[in-house]
Amino acid sequence: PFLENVITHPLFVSGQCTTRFIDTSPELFRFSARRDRATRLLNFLGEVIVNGNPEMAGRQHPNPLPAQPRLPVVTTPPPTVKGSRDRLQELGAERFAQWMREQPQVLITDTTMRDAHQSLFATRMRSADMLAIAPYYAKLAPQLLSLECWGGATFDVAMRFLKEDPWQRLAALREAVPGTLLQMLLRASNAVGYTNYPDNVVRQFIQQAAAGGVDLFRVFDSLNWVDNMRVAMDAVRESGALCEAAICYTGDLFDSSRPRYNLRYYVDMAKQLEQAGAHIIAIKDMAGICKPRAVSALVSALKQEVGLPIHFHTHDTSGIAAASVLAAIDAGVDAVDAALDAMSGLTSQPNMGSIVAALAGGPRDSGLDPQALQQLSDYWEQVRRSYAPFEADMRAGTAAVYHHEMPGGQVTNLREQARSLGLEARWPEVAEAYAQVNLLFGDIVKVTPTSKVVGDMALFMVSNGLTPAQVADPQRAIDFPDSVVSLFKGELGYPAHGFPEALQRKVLKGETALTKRAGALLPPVDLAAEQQKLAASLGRECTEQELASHLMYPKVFKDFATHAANYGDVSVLPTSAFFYGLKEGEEVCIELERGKTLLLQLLGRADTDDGHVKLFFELNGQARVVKVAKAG
Ligand code: 3PY
Ligand code: ZN
Repeated sequence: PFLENVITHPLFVSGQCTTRFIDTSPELFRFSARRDRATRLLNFLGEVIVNGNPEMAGRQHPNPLPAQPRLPVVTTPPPTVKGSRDRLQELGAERFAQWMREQPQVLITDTTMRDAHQSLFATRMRSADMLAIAPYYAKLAPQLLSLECWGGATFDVAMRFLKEDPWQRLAALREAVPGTLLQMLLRASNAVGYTNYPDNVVRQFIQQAAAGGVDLFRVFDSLNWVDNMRVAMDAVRESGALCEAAICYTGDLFDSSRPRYNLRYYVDMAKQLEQAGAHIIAIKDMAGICKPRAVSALVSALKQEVGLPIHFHTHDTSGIAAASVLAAIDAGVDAVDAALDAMSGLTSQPNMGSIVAALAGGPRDSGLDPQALQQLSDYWEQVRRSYAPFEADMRAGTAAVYHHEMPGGQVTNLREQARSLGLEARWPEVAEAYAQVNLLFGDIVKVTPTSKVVGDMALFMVSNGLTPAQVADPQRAIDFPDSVVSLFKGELGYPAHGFPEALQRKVLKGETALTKRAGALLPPVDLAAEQQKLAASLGRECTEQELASHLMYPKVFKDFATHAANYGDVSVLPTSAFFYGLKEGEEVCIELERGKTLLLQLLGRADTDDGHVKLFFELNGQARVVKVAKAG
């Protein structure tokens, strides 16, 4: 900042400074906090402009670069409906759930800010794009049941790749849409991570999430093991939030060759969840394989045998998921998930505008205004263009999903992993191996984190040219991936029918498997001591939210905290500038906080002899120069 003050000082700029310039200009030593923030952001932008955002390595920039998305113009007053959050606050969780069952409309959750971008472009959507539109949700779609906007992979990706604080995103959304429920996806004892955490870590996380703005927690276990869900469900209930417990759908209700996952299995599980204190039951069809006939039978049975509202979640990977949504609605489901049109289809959720249109005027009309939804979708369509480099090259729905059963959120990720191993062209083999691994593992539920284990093993088989018979052969030594060993040790829990014993023996190589829930065996973390240690390593006080981030992802959080200390809060940058930098002459507006805006223009650049690039900016009318070392 000192150097900045010197080179932008009027005397220096005009070339009139003398040797006494520094001694006689005390203002050179005044660095305002705002200026410091601006300097750090300029340093970040300088890096992106000269060396590229590391996230973009190996990806094509969109050409032309997308323009800043235009926001809706709202000319009509907001409809006078009671927002779902206002209703929850008035009724409390139990009576809210009862209201869901009693009212005739179908209630709709918008997944655009979580599952849709997780499934379409590897969870890369930045907070800035969500926060710009968030207040319009309150004006245009107050009838929505909830906005799914947090959890799943968003937590990890926000810090790891987007260099943003997920808690800050949650708080800002909470403020922008005060009347609508905010919903998160919680992996029960795996919270928002890929491993079982000690029970008190899971509890601490949920307390912070509820206090931070989450009103509805969708809790699932990646093996449908209810015992693994109880700690999380109890903590959600204690927080006063809605506890939506999920049954993960797998297999095919009407395939008699796979009788394990039959109607009884799901109804029994839902009853256990009801007993465990669920307010709502979700049918979580994470792969999008619950066919219309199956969901119809499932919803009817659940409505008859369980006294709770039912919420259906699916993915459109097959291309016909809307048929399942409509079948579920006909069978009496209380709520469904959908994504706004421009963010729907393929591995994402089915299309909200079209579902709303299909129901319009009928007995289960959603009450949502099609034109208002269109305005929101028009915004998302523009936003989506900025993320084109992260989209999978998938053009159409495919019935192959009924065979491999990959979750929508995993398809893009596994394709990406395959690409990094040079297996991109062999994708059909990876998909086939995925199906084979499922059967080798005893036909299990595949959803984060078990889906990742199955994916790891599928890639391992394809890269090593292994057949299922060779994997199963007790005579053939195999060095299984760590995640597979952990699964067979029971570290993620157990499926109802256990793991195939012979393969388990082979994978564990004499090690013993856990006989109890991993969370119960893991010693509790001394939270106060851990918070102190974290503060010492950060060299400053830290919040309970930061403690939670650290407990979930110690390394990712540390790197994020270092990035934030160096560059400040980069979430305020427009998305195009964050990923693609600025072109010469380009101007952007950066809102540091409400009412404090920076107007920034890149005027030019010059290479230096010592391997650096000098960037010349104009920042709120003042010249600023940033010198960046060229990488590599
Ligand atoms: C997640 O846990 O991230 C999921 O989306 C599971 O479907
Ligand atoms: Zn999903």
